[in-house]
Amino acid sequence: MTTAAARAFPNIALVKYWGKRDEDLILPVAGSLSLTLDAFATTTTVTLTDEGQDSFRLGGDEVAGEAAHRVTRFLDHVRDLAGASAHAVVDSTNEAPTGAGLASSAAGFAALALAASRAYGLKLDAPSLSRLARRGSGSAARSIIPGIAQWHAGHDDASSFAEAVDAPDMRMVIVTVSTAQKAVSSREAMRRTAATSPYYPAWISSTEESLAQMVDACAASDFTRIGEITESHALRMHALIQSCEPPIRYLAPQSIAIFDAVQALRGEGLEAYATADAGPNIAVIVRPEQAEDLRDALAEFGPARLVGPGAGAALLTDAEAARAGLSEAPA
Ligand code: 2P0
Repeated sequence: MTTAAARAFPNIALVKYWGKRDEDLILPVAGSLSLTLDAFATTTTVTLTDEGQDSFRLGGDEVAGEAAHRVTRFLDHVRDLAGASAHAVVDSTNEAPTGAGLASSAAGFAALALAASRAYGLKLDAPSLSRLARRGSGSAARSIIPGIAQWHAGHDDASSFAEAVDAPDMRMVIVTVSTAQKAVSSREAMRRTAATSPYYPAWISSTEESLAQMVDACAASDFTRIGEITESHALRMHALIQSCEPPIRYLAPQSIAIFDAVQALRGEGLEAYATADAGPNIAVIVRPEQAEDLRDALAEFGPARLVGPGAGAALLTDAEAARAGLSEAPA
């Protein structure tokens, strides 16, 4: 097969990944756990070509520079695995609204890992796909997996991958506070954290503890405990990031206002817990039966979108790829 299309969704971590022990292999300093979403998909087609170089289109526009280099380095890795040398045309679309801060490298590299591995003739099982996606972007390891995914930190390439974890059903409300591009990328901010934060060793050891507690809470179907760990771990990550030199602060005043509002809602019987990634937008977990009330309660802070647990990375038929608007859908 010389062409393949795949779709994957972003994920939001409840126990965060922040820091690498190996930059080349993208091995994290600690494990993490996330919810793969059912919205904001990335759809990607990979077609092998006789051209002398790879090319990468996003939303129909040719991409150059560092983003294109990252795709080429990733394809080099797939070619190594497959023992192949042909270049590829990569055509990708995001369902996340442009500039909404929701288009994610996790969905992008998860979809690319599946489409590229198939186009180059590899049939990888889920752990192997997760390992491959991790080489593009750490959090992509988790977007291979549906629903709740635990990424095992591991100690080498073989042992660092994500797998599914049983957990109670939940929903998430995502409140968009700002659509501006972040000033410091996650990758760069992780480097700065490792190099300069006095709290980094405590972060590493406490994240493994939080993860163990979170896995227990998921097994016990204890939503309250899952929520408590989610919110405190998010605030710890932001405290860590703020402790860099020079400091980095991703949360905006409006983000803090939402953390406060969520706490107040809990006092009124609407049980929800907030988290935030490397940006000002806030994701709030809630039980399914209170999800719409939560969305309505948070709408005053910005566009509030209700999402649920989504599928793992999946291959698409030709017709599905064409519907996603890919200009190079397989014929
Ligand atoms: C996470 N984030 O667990 C954390 C929380 C952002 C904040 O994973 O360098 O884009 O490509 O491995 O995966 C963002 O980091 O970083 C991230 P790389 P990635 O979701």
